[in-house]
Amino acid sequence: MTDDTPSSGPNENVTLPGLLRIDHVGVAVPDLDEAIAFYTATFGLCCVHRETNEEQGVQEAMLAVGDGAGPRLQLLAPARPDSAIAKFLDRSGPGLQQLAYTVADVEAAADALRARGLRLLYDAPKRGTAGSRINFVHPKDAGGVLVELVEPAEGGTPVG
Ligand code: V0V
Repeated sequence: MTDDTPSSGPNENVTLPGLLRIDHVGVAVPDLDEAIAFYTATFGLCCVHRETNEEQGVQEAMLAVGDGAGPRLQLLAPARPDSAIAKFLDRSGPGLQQLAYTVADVEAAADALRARGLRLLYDAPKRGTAGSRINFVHPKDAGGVLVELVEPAEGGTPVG
């Protein structure tokens, strides 16, 4: 190792997951309408997308910050009592639940992380917001953070 070799950072001998940017930060909330009202009125965020994801058991909203070019805030409310968000709220209360990164290829990103010994929650990607394809790294394998990988649908991030 020479003096100018970084002691940490990308290692050219292993495949990296190809994270492009922070896609969104997910916050668990008990009531979606109340949370949207709070974040729009108090912080001036703008709700740009809403949907119910039956498979994930969530009612969710995407909120844009400022000019909307950067990462979004995702509000996640339980759609049923046995959902991951309901369990999170029961255990931890409202608050930060996940950090999501945009990737170009969610399967390749998941494979790269599996190769490093991290547990991915799904064998194959599932449907996420607005037709995106998603997978998650178990929080116990990512420093206590539930990490989501998001491959946006063709056409990119929704604006409405
Ligand atoms: C659980 N733990 C967390 C956590 N959830 N730590 C940090 N962040 C979280 N969100 C910790 C918990 O405190 C325990 O720690 C330990 O993990 C329990 O692990 P477990 O028994 O294996 O699992 P569960 O039953 O608590 O479930 C946790 C996982 C679950 C992450 C497996 O929430 C899950 O499947 N999440 C992925 C799906 C999801 O989150 N869907 C909602 C968003 P101790 O007590 O043992 O130390 S849907 C979405 O984001 C969409 C649609 C989208 O973005 O497009």
